[in-house]
Amino acid sequence: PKEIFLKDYKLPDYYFETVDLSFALGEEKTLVNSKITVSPRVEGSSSPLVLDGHDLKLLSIKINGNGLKDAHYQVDSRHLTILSPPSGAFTLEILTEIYPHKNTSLEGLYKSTGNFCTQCEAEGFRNITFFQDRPDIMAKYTCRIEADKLLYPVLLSNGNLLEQGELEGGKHFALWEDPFKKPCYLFALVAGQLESRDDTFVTRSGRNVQLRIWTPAEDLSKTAHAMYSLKAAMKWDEDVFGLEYDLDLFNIVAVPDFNMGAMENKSLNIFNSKLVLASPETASDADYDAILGVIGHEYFHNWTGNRVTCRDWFQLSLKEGLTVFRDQEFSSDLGSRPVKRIDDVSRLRNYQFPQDAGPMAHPVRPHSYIKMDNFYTGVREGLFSSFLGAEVVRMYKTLLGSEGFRKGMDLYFKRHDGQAVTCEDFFAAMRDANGVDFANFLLWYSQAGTPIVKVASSYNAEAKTFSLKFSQEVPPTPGQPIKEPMFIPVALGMLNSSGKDLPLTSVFHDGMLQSIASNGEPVYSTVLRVTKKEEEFIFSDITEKPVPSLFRGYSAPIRLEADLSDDDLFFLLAHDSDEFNRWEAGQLLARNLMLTLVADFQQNKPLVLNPKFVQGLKSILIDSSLDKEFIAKAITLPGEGEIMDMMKVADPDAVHAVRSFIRKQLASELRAELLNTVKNNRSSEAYEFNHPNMARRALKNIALAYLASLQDEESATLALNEYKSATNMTDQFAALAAIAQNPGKTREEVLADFYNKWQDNFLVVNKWFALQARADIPGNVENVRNLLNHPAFDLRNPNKVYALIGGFAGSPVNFHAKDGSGYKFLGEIVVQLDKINPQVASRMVSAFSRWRRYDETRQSLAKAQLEMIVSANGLSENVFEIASKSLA
Ligand code: BAL
Ligand code: ZN
Repeated sequence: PKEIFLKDYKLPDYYFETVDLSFALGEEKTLVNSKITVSPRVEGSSSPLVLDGHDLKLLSIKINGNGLKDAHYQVDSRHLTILSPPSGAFTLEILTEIYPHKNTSLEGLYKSTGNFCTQCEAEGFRNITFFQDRPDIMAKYTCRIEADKLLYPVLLSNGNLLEQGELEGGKHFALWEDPFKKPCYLFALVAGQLESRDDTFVTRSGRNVQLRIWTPAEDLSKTAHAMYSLKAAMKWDEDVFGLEYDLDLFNIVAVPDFNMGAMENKSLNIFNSKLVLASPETASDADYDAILGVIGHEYFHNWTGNRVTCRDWFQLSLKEGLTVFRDQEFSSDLGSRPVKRIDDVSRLRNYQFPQDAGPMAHPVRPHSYIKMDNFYTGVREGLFSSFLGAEVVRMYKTLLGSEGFRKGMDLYFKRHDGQAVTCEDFFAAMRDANGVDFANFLLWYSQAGTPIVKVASSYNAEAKTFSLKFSQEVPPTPGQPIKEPMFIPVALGMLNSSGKDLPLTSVFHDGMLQSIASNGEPVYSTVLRVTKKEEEFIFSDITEKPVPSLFRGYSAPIRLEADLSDDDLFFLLAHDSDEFNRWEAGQLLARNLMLTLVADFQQNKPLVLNPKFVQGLKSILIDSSLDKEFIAKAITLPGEGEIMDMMKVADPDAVHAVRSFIRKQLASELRAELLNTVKNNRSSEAYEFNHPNMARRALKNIALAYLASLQDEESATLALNEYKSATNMTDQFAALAAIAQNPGKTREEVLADFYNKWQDNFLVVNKWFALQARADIPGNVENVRNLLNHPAFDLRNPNKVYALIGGFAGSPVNFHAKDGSGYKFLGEIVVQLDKINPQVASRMVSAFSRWRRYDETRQSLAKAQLEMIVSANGLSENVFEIASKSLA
């Protein structure tokens, strides 16, 4: 397989001005005619025109209306080369034949439960027709679709519907025109038996936009929340960024078979059904939240991605990082900002940081790739996005403030609307709009690895100064042994002895005393710019020894090692005005505690829980002034993956034993409070999607999960009653999960009952698969193997694979079973799956990528599976890239 390098980027030799596509959709084959107006970049040049095309059957080529003779082109399984095109502009017409019903990779044009749909990002358009499949080829498209009218009554593509009509033989057609230039990865086509929920949105300049969400008729009732989310997103983008929708129609289609979470095709977003369909009975609060965020995300791409797109795929974060940031802000504004931040940072720690410390580590803008699909950081099973890229965008905002950031965004659109640009262009817009010197900020795009920032503090009571000494180090990553210091924004405050923020007036830095007051008034939180390997900041007028609250709101994606004592952390947990840092202090305490107990466990010492920790969590649990969802987050222990990540040699058994011990111990000591929490947070009211209700459910359900870990009669009865009396999926599934923690008859009965209830709803059945897949009950490998043969399971459906196989690969205990049975299971599945769907297979194989973190026995077992995979016949580039880099 060929590696592609950023440094090799060259402007295309030819541009495409217009693209007229015509599809004749059929059961056995589909004909695709593409008529392109081509112009050379340099007038008079007639270098060969190389088009991408993957396993296409070429039927004919015409240039300026004349058939091209065999001697004038070459075609193989990857390319079509026109050897000597005319000099000057010309039209190119290509007819190909494709077979969507056989397309199990779900890239290009394929069938999902009888309907046709497309997925072209990143490089799927080349599976449809020969094309310069690269994002800097932006053209205006028309698309004519012809199909059987009974089988495919609805025919959709990008833009506006120009014409539709009947044809002979029971067929009909539709002609669509997209007035905006776009790269081919934003092309979309849908044809099938679908119905729509319709609504309208009037933009702030008075444009009436038709909104349609398409699904099979039986699912239409589950699209109300998606429509609510779309309208909220359209309004939010106008209010916050001044960005208005630019066409008269916006379509969303939900399909059950989709590799990603969703896709932002111009005016025709295609979604994985699980991110559209929701009803209180079938979807949990987490699903409702995800739908809001992803509907927003894809809508926001209309400006950040579609109107301004990427020059090449190395710039992916230009649109993904920015759009993830925008969807995070949207969800924060509509829900709880601290809770959203906690969720986002947890995700970063659990998925992104481990990747950045492993063989697949790469900068926000990678230097090279074999298969671009592998560089969409896959999280939330099937939603591909750039979470570190979003942190980089967030740092611009932290440094520039809301107004400065908005100025930068305005300039970015003013300069680049209709263009395919780079991360430097975004940087330059932020810099120029604000007239600031960002020094080495661009290193965030080019250096891989999570910076480690150490902070040492000291107080001088006589001088009333408080010093913070920062030192930073970016660990070596593959291909990057030596790193430069990064530009790190540090948002901070200081707590006095009664837990209040101290006023900050000035700071001595770089030989200068700088005022940090605002209009002469002291501030209570400020942002330092740490740019050197070692650097000191001395605050003046600090009247008492403070406890510093560092990196408020997690102002930079770093690992912090500060000289804070446990007492300082307990103090921050109790008092910090920054809620994120309150949570963070609790997590740091829990991490330290867990690592100490892991060492005890490994040395066969008895495990004892620090009573101060129990007391600290208790005071949070019973504090009625706190947001309930914040409490739920604050009493949740760090995940096992996060703790393993901090160990020299990851020990899944020890970490699991310790986490279970602490959970059980907390449940036992806080039993009365937890019982009260369950009792006081029940509600008989109808389900509502709003923060207070969701927070109440979150808190009740975490308390229930703690109690179930006690494995006693009373808790078992309580969980069973909660299961039976639940009136929504959030509560029902939480009770099921609580029960399913403990092996035994009740577990089996309730799992069977749940399946019987929901067997006709594939999205709910996936929850049931995922719950069993990630269970830590002993010997679960065999259960999961059996579930592969369950009638509801299908290896061709990505959601089912993400639920069952992905769920299993994320379970620390059984995937890492010491006898290698978990590794063997995954290895076999990856090889099988790769033949069906390489994108999904490569996401599964990633679970092996950190095999070197484990003990020697596990290392050799996992390595053997990777070697087996790499040597498999006909392996895809997707899986090859991950498996071979993991072995390197
Ligand atoms: N562009 C791929 C799907 C998404 O992240 O929006
Ligand atoms: Zn995106």
